[in-house]
Amino acid sequence: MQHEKLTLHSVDVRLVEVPLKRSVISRVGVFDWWPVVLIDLDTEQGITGQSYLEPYLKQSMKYIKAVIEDIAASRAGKQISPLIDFLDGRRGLNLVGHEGLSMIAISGLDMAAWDALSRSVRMPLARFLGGDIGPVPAYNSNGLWLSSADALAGEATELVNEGGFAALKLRLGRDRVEDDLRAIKIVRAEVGADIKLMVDFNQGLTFGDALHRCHALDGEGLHWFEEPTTYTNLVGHAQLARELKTPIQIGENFYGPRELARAISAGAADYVMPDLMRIGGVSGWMRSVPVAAAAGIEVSTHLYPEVSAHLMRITETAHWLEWQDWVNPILAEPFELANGSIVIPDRLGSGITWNEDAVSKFASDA
Ligand code: SMN
Ligand code: MG
Repeated sequence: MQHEKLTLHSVDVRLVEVPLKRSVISRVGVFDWWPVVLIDLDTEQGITGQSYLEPYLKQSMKYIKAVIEDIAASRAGKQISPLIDFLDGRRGLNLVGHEGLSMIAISGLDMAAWDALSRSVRMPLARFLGGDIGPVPAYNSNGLWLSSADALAGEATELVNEGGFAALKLRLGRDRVEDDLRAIKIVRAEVGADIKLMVDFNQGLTFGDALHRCHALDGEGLHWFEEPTTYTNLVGHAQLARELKTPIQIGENFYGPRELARAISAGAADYVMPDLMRIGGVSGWMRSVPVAAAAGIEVSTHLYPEVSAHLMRITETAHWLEWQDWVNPILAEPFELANGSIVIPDRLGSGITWNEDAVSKFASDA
């Protein structure tokens, strides 16, 4: 081992906006550019850990940056112990609440800390965590947005071919159920019966509409219904989970292990998909997903395909990795895909390094 321990020196936080190949058109918003917060965590031992956050809203980035810098200043000179730092960080939010930008900042620092630690022992993150690197089955989430149903024709085949995918995600929640149904039929006709189709409503329906719509689409052989209604409505999602044969998927809005536990005990989820930015980074993931595994619930990922891929290798009930290539333009060596799986590269840490030219080019004025 190179170092007995790592201590935090400082952080460098940069803000970028990356152009999207296909515009994101969903019930959470329309995006042509994708805001990304880049974190370089420098240690006193000379090792740097890297991570990024995708906070959706450009305007939020400067606040997240300020919180990350504040927390890092309070930890300067201290040993990096992410599992403990996560608990301390969350305790620090007891008075103001665990949801929102502060937890997002904690998550970003946590991912950079795990990257630094695994680099310091010269291992890929998955191996450092006691697992191994290898392929992780993924679905392609890069397209099939809420465009007109006709505009979807052709896109599904393109998406399958981007990595030999066996599963795709389609966004739903159009004004009329007939238009959602049409979108499903068009995609299904194009890709055939063997490709799994998950659908995401992005919380776009009122509970009553969700009841109608999910029942109306329940016979379409969909792989899951994701977030039909507001993420806080556990009672409503539990009713949907009881009544429908299509599994209910929620979890990208869980801010920590206890929220995941609460959703599972409410019966609100047949599947869960924590998002590293909200669940608490690598530490939050490690403290959350055993709860799902113990309940026999399969776990998928949300965004952050690189770090998530490492974590899926140690997740007992690993299900699907969500593949997006939106951050690829600013990565020096984007992860590759083969046979519908993401391939974890044999590199140190999480395997993320910046393409500095692209980072300068896409610097945000936020
Ligand atoms: C999503 C992610 C990012 C932008 C829009 C929608 C979605 C998902 O909730 O699960 O991919
Ligand atoms: Mg979603």
